[in-house]
Amino acid sequence: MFGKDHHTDDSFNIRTMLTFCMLAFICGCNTPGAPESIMTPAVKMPEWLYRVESEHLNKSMTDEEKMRFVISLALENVDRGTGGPFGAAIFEIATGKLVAAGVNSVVPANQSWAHAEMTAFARAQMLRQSFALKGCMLVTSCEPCAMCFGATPWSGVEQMLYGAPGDFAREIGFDEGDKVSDWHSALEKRGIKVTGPMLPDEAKVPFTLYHQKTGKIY
Ligand code: AZG
Ligand code: ZN
Repeated sequence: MFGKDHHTDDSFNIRTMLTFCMLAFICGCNTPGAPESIMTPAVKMPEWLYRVESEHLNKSMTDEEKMRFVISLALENVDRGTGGPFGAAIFEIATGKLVAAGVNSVVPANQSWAHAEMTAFARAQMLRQSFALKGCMLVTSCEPCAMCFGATPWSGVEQMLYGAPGDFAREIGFDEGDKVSDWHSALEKRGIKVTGPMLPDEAKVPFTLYHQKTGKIY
């Protein structure tokens, strides 16, 4: 009788200790002393992007200039080996001014969601301290994949402008997922104006470069 109780106490103590260790580990992941990589799921952009972004804040751009800007981000991302051949940015519709920029960071960040459009949304929302990008537009170097198409209405943007058709990404092997065939109308029905393809010849260059460099395909 005594032995059985003793045994039960031991396993209770071991379970209590294990629970305590697990809690300490989980809490530790969110304390300032924990490594940043496990503290937060946010993706850091490459250093060069912060510089380029700050150089372009407060300048009004035409739609063509916006498109050339995001294509240049995609090109620089490939050139510097900091991610996939995609660039995106959020602009204020009324002024044409840049709010935030993003590039594809899937491979360096080991985050499947880190497409250029998603990192641009995340960065703009963080900078504006708002999950709804009212009065803003998404400008992306390539037609959005299924994930980014799905995320667009919840980002709060009111317009989308894209460069390359999704086929350019598929031709070099990217998995863009399946969207409804009339995806422009699907977004328009939700109040988001869609324009594209725009400057497709220029928007193709990052894909050609990435293919030549045999960058990782996923
Ligand atoms: C992608 N497609 C788009 N449009 N943007 C990205 O960042 C992508 N990454 N993989 N496919
Ligand atoms: Zn995407």
